[in-house]
Amino acid sequence: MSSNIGAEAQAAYNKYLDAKTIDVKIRCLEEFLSLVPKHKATEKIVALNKTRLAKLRREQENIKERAKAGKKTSPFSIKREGIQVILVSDYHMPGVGKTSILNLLTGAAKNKIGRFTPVPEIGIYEEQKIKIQLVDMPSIMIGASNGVGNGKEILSQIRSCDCVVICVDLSRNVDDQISMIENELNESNIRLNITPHPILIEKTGSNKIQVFYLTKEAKKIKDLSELSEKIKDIVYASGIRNGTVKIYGKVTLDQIVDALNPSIVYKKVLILGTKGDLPHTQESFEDLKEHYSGNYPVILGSSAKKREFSPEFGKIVLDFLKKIKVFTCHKGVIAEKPLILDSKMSIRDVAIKIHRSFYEKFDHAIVTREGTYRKKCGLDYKVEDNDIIELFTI
Ligand SMILES: Nc1nc2c(ncn2[C@@H]2O[C@H](COP(=O)(O)OP(=O)(O)OP(=O)(O)O)[C@@H](O)[C@H]2O)c(=O)[nH]1
Ligand SMILES: [Mg+2]
Repeated sequence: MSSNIGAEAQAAYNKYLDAKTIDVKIRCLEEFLSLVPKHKATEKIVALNKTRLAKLRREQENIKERAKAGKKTSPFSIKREGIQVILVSDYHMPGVGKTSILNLLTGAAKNKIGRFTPVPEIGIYEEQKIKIQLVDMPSIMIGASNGVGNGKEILSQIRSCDCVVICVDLSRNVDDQISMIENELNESNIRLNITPHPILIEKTGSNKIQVFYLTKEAKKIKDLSELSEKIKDIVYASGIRNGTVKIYGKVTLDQIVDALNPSIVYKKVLILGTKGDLPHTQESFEDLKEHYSGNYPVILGSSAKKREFSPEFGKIVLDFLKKIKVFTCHKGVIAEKPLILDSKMSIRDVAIKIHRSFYEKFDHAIVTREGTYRKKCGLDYKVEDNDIIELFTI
């Protein structure tokens, strides 16, 4: 470097050459440029280092932008509200009609019908004070379970929802559509309409794997000792050396494999036939019900074009999910919005759900049930659909 720049500027420049990060390089170059005397002999070196500085600042800006973009929440991570119901379908042109259904029920996504939906569209559907968050997911492509077409993001949302609606276009081959979706969900460890298997596997301190059959039904299984040996081998292969396997009903070895896999989730799924206004869709709908009602207890038909859709959708979903709605009451005023609970829940669950302090300071509850008198109840009292509940604390 030129000897015209002075010792201080030279030191700053040396620091710049040694700097490891963009931020430090920028600081050193700024210092250098402020120290270097500006005259003809240093003209070139100043210009050269101004260019370097500008380039470094651009790089710094890009890094900041990228960091910001990384922090942006993905459109696939959805904030839950009410009961979350996800509409899925296979990928096809034209689409199955999910966005049309979302729009029919919620008015959301009006201008998005007939165009591929690349990210989830969300609407809130309310019926009889039941709030359902409807999510219109991008359609599922073959290979979604391996990540094709944002498959990982779509399937990870499905894992956490309350209910899945498989939408099938009744004017196309229904079996192809359902088997593709079943396959991709199954590959992603999402089990459809199966109650969790009657198996409990726990690690213990004892130095062996023991299998117990704990119900009459479980004890009736043929060749119990042979089955136990197979179960022990499977459990051992999973890495568990000491543990108990408790069986509460009929089981298959596949179910033992599932019970050992913590990433398996069980989802309630219903089927919705779409485009019921097109020719031959009525026959197709009847076939659908005949062949699939064993695995899918709820199969509905619809036509977004004719604005036909079950007026009881909210109640159907609630019944299917075995949920009930109760209303809290304070000094005789009944809350507008219901509390959604799992059926068989008690006053204890209501108190905890409202606020833990209601549980900790609980004295008694007054429950008003349709067709019965008002009743004073304790924490264990089982609540029912449409109960009106007033909690009293000490
Ligand atoms: N005849 C008839 N056509 C419908 C009905 N519902 C939707 N369509 C048409 O089907 C096409 C696709 O509808 P969309 O609602 O965009 O389908 P989608 O499932 O959201 O499609 P993707 O986002 O691409 O997966 C559009 O041209 C709609 O007008 C219906 O009930 N009857
Ligand atoms: Mg769509």
